[in-house]
Amino acid sequence: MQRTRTQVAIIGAGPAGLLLGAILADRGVGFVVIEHRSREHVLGRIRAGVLEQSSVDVLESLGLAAGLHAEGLVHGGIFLQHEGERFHVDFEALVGRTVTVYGQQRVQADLMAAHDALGSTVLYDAADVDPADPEGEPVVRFVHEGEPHEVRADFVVGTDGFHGVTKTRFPATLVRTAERAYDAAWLGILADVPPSTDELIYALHPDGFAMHSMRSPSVSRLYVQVDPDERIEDWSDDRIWEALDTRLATPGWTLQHGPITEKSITRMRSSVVSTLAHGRFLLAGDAGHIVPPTGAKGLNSAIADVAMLGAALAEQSAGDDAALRSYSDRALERQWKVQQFSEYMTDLLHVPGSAVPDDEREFRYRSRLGRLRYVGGSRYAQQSIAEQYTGLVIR
Ligand code: RFL
Ligand code: PHB
Repeated sequence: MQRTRTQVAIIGAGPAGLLLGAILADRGVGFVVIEHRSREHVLGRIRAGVLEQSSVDVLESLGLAAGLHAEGLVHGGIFLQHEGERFHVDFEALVGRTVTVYGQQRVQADLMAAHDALGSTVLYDAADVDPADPEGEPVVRFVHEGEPHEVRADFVVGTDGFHGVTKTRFPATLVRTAERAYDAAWLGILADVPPSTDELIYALHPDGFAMHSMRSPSVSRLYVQVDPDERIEDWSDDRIWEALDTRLATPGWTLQHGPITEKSITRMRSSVVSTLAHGRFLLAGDAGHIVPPTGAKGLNSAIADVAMLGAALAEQSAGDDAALRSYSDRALERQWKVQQFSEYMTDLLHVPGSAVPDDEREFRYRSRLGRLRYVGGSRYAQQSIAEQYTGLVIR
């Protein structure tokens, strides 16, 4: 049995866990990171693509922004589209801010490289990860390279994602979950073809939502709305391109096709736990809340949480626990603003699922169209979208 002691035991080495480690290292607070999957698996996950200005600022303040400044694509706005009419929401003109397109895989790789350089303890392939005793002296037990380990810590932080183990250790009587399931899912592809647009396109079409994003000047990322029980096997490459051509069509514009290198379907859900703190256990990122991807907020919320939590843990270690005591309330207050924006963008751009009766489908589609046309003609509405899309302040 290996026994160690540290200030903060972090469970999960996704972007939230590794960024928290980087913040703690910067502030001189000891930590270990315990991850149950392999390093290659964690690095291989293709997920989010857009960093808010606020997230870029956090990475920059830690000296972690060299990669994103070299290769990230700075976007000054997005395009919204309905029935072939496309309009630009100009973030720079409306709120003086931008976003950066830089894949989550790149953020993950940069964070891994930073921890390699620091010589941090990040243990991958940990089995049977078992955090215990939130109200007493926290301990995390697990098996690593065949040997049982026991890490005692002042605090345990669950950055272990939506299906993580840490929140299951909160008493059921204490934690309530607020949730909404959507009758839509996203079929996403990566394709080896230069993007056909210089900024992201979000489109509402009678057949369903579609969007055009990107990863680099030579790789496109595209999505179409499908029913949640749809099977990826039923979507040939030709069928996917046909759906994208139809839903993204505008006069005088052509979508370039190319080889599809990855395709998958992700269901959409909103979910928030009622507290991110219990005793000496804390939650951050997807472990505490998830959003549908339409507002590009999942990764950005994880970054905002750990920016707040890292600072609070550092202050606690220096003798002032006020920020740590208020962490859950502050993070959830910000998160609920992000939740309503993600829900707004999702409702704005998706058609009702096939189970909805025809007359109601028609009403809901027409109403969304009205909302999009209102946004298209209103500087006030666009300014609000710009403010939220580029990121609320983190404090
Ligand atoms: P992560 O990235 O899920 O990392 C959690 C880590 O914890 C590990 N883990 C454990 N480790 C030890 N013991 C256990 N018992 C453990 N249980 C889990 C996991 O292996 C993992 O390494 O959460 P984090 O760090 O909070 O980061 C959040 C973001 O990853 C997430 O919000 C976004 O990627 C959400 N998301 C998307 N967001 C967007 O803004 N745009 C997107 O296009 C987008 N696509 C996605 C997504 C999330 C997806 N998931 C989770 C299903 C696509 C997918 C498929
Ligand atoms: C992506 O590039 O994967 C992406 C971009 C914006 C979103 C969701 C996903 O809202």
